Amino acid sequence: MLEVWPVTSKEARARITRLDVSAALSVPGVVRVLTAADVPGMNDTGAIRHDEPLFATGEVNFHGQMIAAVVGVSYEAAREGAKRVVVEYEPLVPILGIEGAIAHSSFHTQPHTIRRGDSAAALAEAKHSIHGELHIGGQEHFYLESQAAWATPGDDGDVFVASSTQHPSEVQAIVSHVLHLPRNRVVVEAPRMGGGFGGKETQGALVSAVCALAAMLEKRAVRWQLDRDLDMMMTGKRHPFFGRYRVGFDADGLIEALEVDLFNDGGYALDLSESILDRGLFHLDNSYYIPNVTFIGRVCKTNVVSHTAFRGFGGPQGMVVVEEVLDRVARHLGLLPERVREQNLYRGEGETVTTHYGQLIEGNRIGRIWSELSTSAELVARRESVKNFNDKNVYVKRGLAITPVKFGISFTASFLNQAGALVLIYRDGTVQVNHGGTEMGQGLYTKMHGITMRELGLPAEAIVVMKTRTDKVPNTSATAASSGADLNGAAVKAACEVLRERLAPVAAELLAREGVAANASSIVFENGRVFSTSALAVTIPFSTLAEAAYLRQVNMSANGFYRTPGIAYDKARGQGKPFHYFAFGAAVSEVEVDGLTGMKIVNRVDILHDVGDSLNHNVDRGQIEGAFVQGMGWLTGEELKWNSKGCLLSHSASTYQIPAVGDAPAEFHVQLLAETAQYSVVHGSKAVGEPPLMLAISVREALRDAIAAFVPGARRAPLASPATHEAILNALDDLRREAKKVRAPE
Ligand code: MTE
Ligand code: QUE
Ligand code: MOS
Repeated sequence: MLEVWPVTSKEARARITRLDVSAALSVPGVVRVLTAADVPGMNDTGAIRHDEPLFATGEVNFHGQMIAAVVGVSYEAAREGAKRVVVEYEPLVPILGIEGAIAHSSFHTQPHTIRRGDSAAALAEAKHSIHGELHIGGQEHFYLESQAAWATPGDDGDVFVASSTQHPSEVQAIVSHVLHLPRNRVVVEAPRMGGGFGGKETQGALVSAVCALAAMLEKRAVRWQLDRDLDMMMTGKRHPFFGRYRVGFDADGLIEALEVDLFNDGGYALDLSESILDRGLFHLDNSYYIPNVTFIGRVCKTNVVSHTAFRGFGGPQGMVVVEEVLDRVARHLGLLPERVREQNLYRGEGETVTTHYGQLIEGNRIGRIWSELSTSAELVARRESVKNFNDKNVYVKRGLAITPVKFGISFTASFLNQAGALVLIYRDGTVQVNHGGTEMGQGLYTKMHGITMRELGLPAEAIVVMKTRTDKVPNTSATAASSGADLNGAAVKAACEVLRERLAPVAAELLAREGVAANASSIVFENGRVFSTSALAVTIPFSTLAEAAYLRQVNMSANGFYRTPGIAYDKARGQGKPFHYFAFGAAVSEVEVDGLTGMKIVNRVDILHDVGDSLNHNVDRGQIEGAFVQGMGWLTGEELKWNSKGCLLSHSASTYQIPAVGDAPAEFHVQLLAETAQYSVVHGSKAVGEPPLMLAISVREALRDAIAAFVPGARRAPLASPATHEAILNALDDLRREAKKVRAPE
């Protein structure tokens, strides 16, 4: 296979005044240098708005943007060639940071507003009100397998692409645009990924498109896997957010009004930033009933890489804002944060369990989770022991916090909530399952395997889940929004139901030969055999049934399709039912902070999480533990740094610190909520991929609790996000300085 190395922009914003690739072509082993001039179709990889040039022309808009790609017989040759490509720029002043974008009125979108009640009047009337603002840092996905693809020309002018993508249908669409081919000439296969976390929803398109283009032009197979530094510089991350809030509340900490202006940093192109901001606005309530709200959101346009989906999709950032608000309310009143949080939870019926966008929270489990977890985590007793510890220790303090999660399940762009499957039964009774979802370590294939086992009554070894391909199931949605198992599982189930219906009459006929009078509707598929409920002792192997069905000319493949019923959101009115249902959970975290160094450890975490009737306990437990630690990394350790010229400084494992096993909670108790079948989801299950990430907000709030313990009586405890050791030390400095100021007049 030929290999690729890119030529990337060394400026955040500039006009390209000269591009000369000739020197690269004389490097031994260099085969070709691709630029925009080589693109037969559209020079674009943008997912929604076509604002992402595959190869920059005229202007570059972020440091790391691709201008050309060198194709060689080895990646060393291609890399050597890339060094020889001459690019000259006329630099322009870049727009950097959310506040920079606001100052320049640089936005990708119009504001999106969600309102309930009259927040201005309620704020004016409230006994107490406070306001503030916070920045929330982004996050690098750091999937262990970096972005990768390979492509090969097929017969008759078509192309095959294997892509490390969560969204094979979109890679297919983009390759078809770039090559100017209809979609039926592009086949994309998505083998299991070494992690995606949202970073391969749209960002896989670039490497796939380059491989496909080079393969078609050179009539040879081409592969490209980004090295870690290139991956971190060239592909989008979790969005940094900025929120300004005003909150009104009574003497008990009951919130009466909340206004939030929410901004995210979309980077140079739109990508999914609008839907990500929407999800931020939808989750500004987290699990709390707030009678009067005005939430306004807008996507900023800046000269950094275009930010993208990351586990939680803006929901986590929205929740961090409201959890900060609740902590401020509690400390302002001198109340325990857990009491103030509990008071404000969605409870009761009607209005008080209806979200700000007008969706009734059916099956609200947050109250039950809160009380069961408070008991199992011994919250009250541990609040006492934390206080005792802090009374005795001067340099080290402990902090404790409980935070809830309510996360809406469904793509908020309602049309995306659909999935297809294709199930094949062979004459020997073995089965292949195809569906539109991709495997990235979240256990989707295991779950689809399990659903097929249950639906066809077969042992695991009779079933193979195939690699996801666009020629098996068309027009798929990204495996995203935590709904991969819900949507594809329902489609697989539907296909199996069709097959069972076709096989049952054959089974009845075979059983009749054994002397069992059975009608088709009494046939049961179980343990690799079929039998009638009218005579349990007489059973026929599934393989015998398959062979008999074949001989009777029965169609042994079926497709299944599912669309989520009853969801719709009217963005202009800011009202509707965007979510099929909500996933719930809560976490109690206890941390220890060293006041001299700002260093911290997480001593103990207790989680109670609602996955409905789990499709697979071990997979779901793994998702909860993994999401929690990934969320902790985002909130407490991982820090993206750009310099003043818009160049990402933290672009490798030596400068960007993801959590290691030693950072995981020393004591980690994860419980799945019992007896919680979810109505109208496949096998009573609930989505699990993203929601538990937000349980990690309890670590941020526990750190704040520990920080506050260093300065008794402090009426606020500011803390930057991420709460790195440095940020904790800064927070302690701020608090101590403030405390001195207050005491000064005495
Ligand atoms: N778990 C692992 N191990 N690796 C991943 O890349 N992605 C997460 C989550 N869990 C991810 C993961 C994200 S962002 C989503 S949306 C869901 O898995 C997607 O899969 P699902 O819908 O099948 O749960
Ligand atoms: C959660 C998600 C996604 C989402 C909305 C969510 C997501 C995604 C899109 C999206 C939106 C508009 C489009 C499109 C995709 O919305 O992953 O192609 O036109 O891709 O609430 O995870
Ligand atoms: Mo997940 S961020 O919806 O891929």
